[in-house]
Amino acid sequence: LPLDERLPLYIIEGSKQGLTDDLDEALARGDRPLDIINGPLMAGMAEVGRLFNDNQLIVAEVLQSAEAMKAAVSHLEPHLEKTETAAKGKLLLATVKGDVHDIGKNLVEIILSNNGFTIVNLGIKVAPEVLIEAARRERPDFIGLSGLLVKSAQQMVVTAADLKAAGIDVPLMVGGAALSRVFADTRIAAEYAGPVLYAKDAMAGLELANQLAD
Ligand code: B1M
Repeated sequence: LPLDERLPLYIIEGSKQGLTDDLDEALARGDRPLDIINGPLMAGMAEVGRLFNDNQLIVAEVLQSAEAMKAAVSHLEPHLEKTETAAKGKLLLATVKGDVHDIGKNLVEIILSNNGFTIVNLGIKVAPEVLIEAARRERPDFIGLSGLLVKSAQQMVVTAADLKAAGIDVPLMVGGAALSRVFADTRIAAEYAGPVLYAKDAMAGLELANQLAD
């Protein structure tokens, strides 16, 4: 198979055998690391989601795919473009309560930290009270919430309301597959005291973060 067809297959099949060699081959021919992630690797993940939805994959297999994706991203990470600027700001980052999906969140961390932001990554299933405590301790310039489940969108509304009740109003960046711009701008923003910014993907998140830093 040609390289462009092999790359998504690693993710779909959840296999790491030969993965790094093929990533190196893609880099060597001039593919940009972020384009490899957003192109063939994300295409593989989309197919995993489709197969899982169709009951053609079980959770254990999806977990293997997630492991392959993580291995690919960490192999590409040293090759991602970096800016050597002084700290532009601090982001407190979390996957919301009830949600374990963290590949997208961790991609946001990698891309923003490579571009001058300090990231405090609280991990997955982060309850509002944990986020509030961390916000008081870390004094972030903005807070980022990720969530992939449909119920996570609702959890973001609850989290926004809890943050507001705690007197926190730094910009809130939200992202994840179950979310839409309209939902962020209406439902989440309605419960929050500060600005709510919707990021479609990690690069959009970086652009928003840069705008905040300016
Ligand atoms: Co799950 N899962 N999963 N899963 N999983 C989805 C999300 C699902 C759509 C699959 C499907 O049915 N088609 C579905 C959700 C259905 C729904 O609610 N509508 C689903 C389900 C149902 C579940 C379980 C309930 C399955 C079960 O147990 N029966 C369970 C949930 C457990 C829980 O959370 N409580 C579950 C578990 C898992 C695994 C653990 C096996 C694994 C996650 C491993 C891990 O993350 N460590 C997993 C995976 C891998 C997926 C799919 C296949 C891929 C997700 C992914 O990593 N994508 C996913 C289907 C799909 O998305 N096609 C699916 C790659 C990643 C880079 O993209 O996270 O979207 P993404 O991030 C993007 C953007 O969204 C954005 O930037 C990134 C790209 O640049 N972004 C942000 C994300 N966060 C952001 C934050 C920002 C800015 C941008 O600022 C703060």
